[in-house]
Amino acid sequence: MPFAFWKKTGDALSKTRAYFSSGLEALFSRKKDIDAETLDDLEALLIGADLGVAVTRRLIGDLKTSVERKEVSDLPALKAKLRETLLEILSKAVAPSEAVWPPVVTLFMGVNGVGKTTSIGKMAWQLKSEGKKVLLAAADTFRAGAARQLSIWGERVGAEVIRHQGEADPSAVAYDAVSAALARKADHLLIDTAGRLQTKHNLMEELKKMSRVISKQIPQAPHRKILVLDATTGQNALSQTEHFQKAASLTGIVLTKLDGTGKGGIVVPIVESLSVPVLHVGVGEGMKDLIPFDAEAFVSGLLGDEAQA
Ligand SMILES: Nc1nc2c(ncn2[C@@H]2O[C@H](COP(=O)(O)OP(=O)(O)OP(=O)(O)O)[C@@H](O)[C@H]2O)c(=O)[nH]1
Ligand SMILES: [Mg+2]
Repeated sequence: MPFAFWKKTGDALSKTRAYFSSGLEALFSRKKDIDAETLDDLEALLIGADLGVAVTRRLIGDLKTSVERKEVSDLPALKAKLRETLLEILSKAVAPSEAVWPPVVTLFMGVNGVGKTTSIGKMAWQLKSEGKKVLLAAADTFRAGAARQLSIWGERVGAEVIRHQGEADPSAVAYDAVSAALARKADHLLIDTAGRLQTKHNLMEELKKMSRVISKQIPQAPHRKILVLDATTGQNALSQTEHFQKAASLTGIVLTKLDGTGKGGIVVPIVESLSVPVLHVGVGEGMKDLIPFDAEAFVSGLLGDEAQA
């Protein structure tokens, strides 16, 4: 993992780190060894960083055993134990690695305002800089201005945008976009969809319809179904993942706005309870601010350890 990724992940986690690792240091500034009170305070700290109740209980349970066995007695040992358990959890879910014949079709979904369109723009830029031919589809036909927002990204990164005029059916846009991607021999087609609440049944059904329509032209497509989550939403991100997972069998998550939260720990319960891998994290609003998720860099950032090359 190049140094830049470590640095960006570390920078993006600065708020989480300020909360979490400073909290850890504070626990040990009063006393040197670990007792029941330390573990209670640590439990509150973990919950506060959005690691969720189930993961926190497991971590605290493991630590209690290690303390009783005298394997863990000071801050460095406690951090090492936390690191080990967090990495174990985060390595559980892995991205699909099977080869896909181009065009690779990726459907982006998520609730309103989480950063779907921006993440598509960033991903298109990344793929373009790897020399790929990229097409974008404006299948958010709900919000006025959505297609325009995607077109601006298209111009910025040099990717053609397939859009319909006026009130269009998202599935029709998706269908045309797949035809265009095949005709132009594109490597990637990234499809933007409208923000939708996970509890709105008909909108979730619309996502299924889009998938069916896309698969009429390319049987395995959409090859990637990405849920975009906003790291600042906290525990509701879990409910979102659960509902979208049911509707679309997700292949991965893009977690945005990690730069704007002190609660970056939400990654952990998502992977732990739903086994959906976090593939990328958004660390700002610019086109270079989407970076591949790296569990080691993430855990180091969380625990406040030095970035490593
Ligand atoms: N700081 C920060 N801002 C982000 C990030 N990703 C997206 N944003 C901002 O979040 C806002 C919403 O982003 P959009 O991409 O429009 O979100 P969306 O999910 O497409 O929204 P709808 O289409 O309305 O559902 C914009 O102001 C983005 O610049 C990120 O990683 N960090
Ligand atoms: Mg959008």
